[in-house]
Amino acid sequence: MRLEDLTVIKAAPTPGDTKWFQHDRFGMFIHWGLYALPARHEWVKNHERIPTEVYDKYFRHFDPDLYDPELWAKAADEAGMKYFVITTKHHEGFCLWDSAYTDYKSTNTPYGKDILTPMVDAFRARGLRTGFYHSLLDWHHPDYTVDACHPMRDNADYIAQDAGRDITKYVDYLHNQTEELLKKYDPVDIIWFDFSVGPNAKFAGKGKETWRSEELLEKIRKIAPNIIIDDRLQIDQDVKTPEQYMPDGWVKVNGVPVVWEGCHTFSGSWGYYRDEETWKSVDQLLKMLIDSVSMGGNLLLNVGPTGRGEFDERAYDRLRGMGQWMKRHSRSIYGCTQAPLEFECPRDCRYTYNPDKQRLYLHMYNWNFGKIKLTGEVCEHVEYIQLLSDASEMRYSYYPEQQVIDIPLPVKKPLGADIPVLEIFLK
Ligand code: JFZ
Repeated sequence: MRLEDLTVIKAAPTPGDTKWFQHDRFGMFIHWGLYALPARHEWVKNHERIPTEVYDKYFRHFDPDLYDPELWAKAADEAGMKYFVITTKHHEGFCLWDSAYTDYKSTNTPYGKDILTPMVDAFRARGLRTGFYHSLLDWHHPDYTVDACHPMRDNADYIAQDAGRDITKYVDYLHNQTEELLKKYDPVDIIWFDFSVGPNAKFAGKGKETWRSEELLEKIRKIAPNIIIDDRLQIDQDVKTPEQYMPDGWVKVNGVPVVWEGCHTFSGSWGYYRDEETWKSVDQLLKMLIDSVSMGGNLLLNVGPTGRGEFDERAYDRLRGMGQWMKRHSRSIYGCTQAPLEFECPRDCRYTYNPDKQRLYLHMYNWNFGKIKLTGEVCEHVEYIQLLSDASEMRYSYYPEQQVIDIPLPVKKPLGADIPVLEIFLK
């Protein structure tokens, strides 16, 4: 077969601009809010049914004196991340910017300053694109009614007061703040709403009718026509967002491959969780990145900064480790996607493919002893092979009658190539 006749899957087109997004592949999620102080999950208000008057102590003590977003941007940049998505507001309702529509914001805490502006400036200065995660849920707003995910869902008195709450006022607030953010920080590249609540026996859900999603989408596209919008307003837009699991193939909607981005934590929580110990290893995280790209998707990896305003050492450790690999191997990530369907991938390996450069990347999760073998269609297209980490030639033997290529491997894995990659130039 000719190279141009091979089957390279493309995601269905979307209303926004996903070209850069599908090129860049790797972003940083940041969950930061008052929940950094209890340091035991960003849902702590919900998990522990904490009333707003009690939760208020975190507002009164929020003072991240070590906050320096240039350090954050540097860490993301050096890890190889190309965009970031910050929680402008999470479910607790606390706002990181100086919003005209609320007093529940960083400027009114002991810290006294706007947090978002210097962050956006710092990441942009490093060339990263800007995304905002914005919670649809709001456990602080006085007009937000109780639902199955609300901290006060077991509190009869609080529920009784729902009669006096007007959710449409809250939704006006949501629309106003969205427009405010998009105008103030123009150009915002991604808006990541979260999430639509399903109904249960006791409470009505909140979905696209409640949020007035269609109207909100129209308002957003008017200000930022090319922005990337996620799927959690209950109307699919530009990107599907599988969370905390790895899909087993290119994500599809009604059988059609779509733009997708997996979001994952380093440990078991999005917000800073001091005593949580299920931190993933650098090796595991890199494999998540490679796996995502090998299935045509992106990876959004989350950091939960502390109440002092720092990434903790565990996060730095993972970011540095990923950066070390990315420094020499990012060519197998940026601009890459799933390999042509006709190519059989060797055991314990993953392919990614750069269709513009016509280069195939073979990631070896297991340093097979002695040799690695390519079989089938791919053999007919091999023009040159090198180890990506140091551009050292990989000699090989080609057996055209059997459609086999044998690539001898040194016994020892080359230094600096923890997950070794072969760069295969195709013809
Ligand atoms: C949501 C948030 O609740 C979470 O705190 C974090 O921000 C993550 C990125 O997004 O996670 C969800 C959202 C919805 C469901 C589960 C987790 N859900 O509907 O089951």
